[in-house]
Amino acid sequence: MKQRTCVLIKPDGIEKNLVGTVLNRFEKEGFHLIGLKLVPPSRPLLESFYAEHAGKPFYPGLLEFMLSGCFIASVWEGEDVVGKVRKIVGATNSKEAEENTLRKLYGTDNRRNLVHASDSPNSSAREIATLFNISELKSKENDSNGQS
Ligand code: FUP
Repeated sequence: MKQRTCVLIKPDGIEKNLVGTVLNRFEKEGFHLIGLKLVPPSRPLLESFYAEHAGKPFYPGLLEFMLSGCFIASVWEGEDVVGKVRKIVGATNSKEAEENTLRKLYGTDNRRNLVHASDSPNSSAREIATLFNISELKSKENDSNGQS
């Protein structure tokens, strides 16, 4: 099924100059990039994005880390892209992630884990709406070539 997913490259990914490496991994898979921007740290925005984790023990540390620098927000489209991207990203804790996943290759632990990827089509719709205006996403209407 054609889906969209929201991928963040977290502050550690920017610090390590890995933005191109991460984007390239998804482009090589044949997924289509339909939204991309550098987002400056904002507490209200991150509180909204991570609302489901409010109250969990790791929540303050998660917010503190995400507020430590800019992050990249991206939207990808493709067949079954939600699950496929989660596989490429790997388990939450970089130390336990599967070989060749982005988190295993470039992450540090379960906080500094390089990337976020939506866990379901519902989450991706919510996350995309939190971070992007419709006018910022590639579509037939928004593309002057008339291609999507
Ligand atoms: P994931 O879906 O793999 O990104 O992981 P979760 O939704 O469970 O957690 C969201 C983020 O919270 C993780 F990416 C990093 C942070 N986190 C911690 O800092 N410590 C934990 O024990 C679990 C998650």
